[in-house]
Amino acid sequence: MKVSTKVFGEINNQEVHSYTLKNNKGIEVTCLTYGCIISDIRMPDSKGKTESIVLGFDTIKEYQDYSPYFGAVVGRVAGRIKGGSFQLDNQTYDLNKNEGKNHLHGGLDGFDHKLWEATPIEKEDCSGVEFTYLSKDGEEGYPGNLLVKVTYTLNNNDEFTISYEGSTDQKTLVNLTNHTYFNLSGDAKRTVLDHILKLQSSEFLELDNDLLPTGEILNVADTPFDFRKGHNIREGVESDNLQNILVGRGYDHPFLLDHTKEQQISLYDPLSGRKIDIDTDQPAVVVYTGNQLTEDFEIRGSASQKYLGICLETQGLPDSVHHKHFPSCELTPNETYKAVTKYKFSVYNNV
Ligand code: G6D
Repeated sequence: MKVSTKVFGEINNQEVHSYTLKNNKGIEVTCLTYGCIISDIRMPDSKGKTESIVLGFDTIKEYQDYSPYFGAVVGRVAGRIKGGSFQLDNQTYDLNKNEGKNHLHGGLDGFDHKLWEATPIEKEDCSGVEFTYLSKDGEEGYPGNLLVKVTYTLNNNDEFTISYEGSTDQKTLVNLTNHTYFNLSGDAKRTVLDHILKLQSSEFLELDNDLLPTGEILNVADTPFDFRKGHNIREGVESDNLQNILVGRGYDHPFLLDHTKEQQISLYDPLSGRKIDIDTDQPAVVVYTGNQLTEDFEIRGSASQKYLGICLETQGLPDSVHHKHFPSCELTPNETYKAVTKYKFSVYNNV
């Protein structure tokens, strides 16, 4: 399977390249060397009409001016780190604080802003791109030289897989994710409020007013956070549950995945018939329903608005360095950080 590439734009006089993966069912994924951004995913609907199912732009300037992490790999550490500092082996590390007094999504110039090396992958049964980046010791305040590899592959079974690998020469923190905003309506013609989300998760993290985990793990039962049987996003937007209100009416929460035999994560749009099934080896998924999307820009002709996309950020638990009962995101020199998330695209004729 072939990979096509072209110059997408320039940043600091350096070219940004795009890579497009296509399979034989009409699925197309385009990604950039800037932030490993997934700038587009195109797939047919139940009537065979191929449209974009993610929020993205066609120019670098729009990403720089407007993008709230659209499609980007986020790191060194996804999510918030309280106070923008942490201790490892009695050594205190101070990070760049890019959200008030806290550190968010890898800081001022996180992995989403970096230019990655890219190598296309063309195999019989799949095509892809391998991105690499060396995050130097002290970058954004993190310890250790961290070599990161992110691999995107698409096959003819309509499966798109993201694999992450990291190795360090000093103990550090690593928690990577992809921040794609999905909108299965096609070319963002509707919000995601009537998308059906199904999650095999019986617990989620309580957030405080700064959207940091309090450390409390709450049960989803009898709340709008119970997606085990699937329900629309609108339920959490219209709910009077304080956790839904706190995040700007909707969801912005880490859900602990139960890792049962059931399909872990599914997103379905009844009107278009498009569906994504997601499987991951990560302990959690942050569900963010675009509550903070502003209305001051357009996305390929669609006016930006709240709830125009939903992020399903598979990852470790946010701020785990300050919560010892959360799975750790520490990485030592004799370990390799590994994470895999697979997205399976399908279409249902909802006759
Ligand atoms: C807001 O709280 C949300 C984050 O979860 C999201 O990743 C970001 O916007 C883009 O800060």
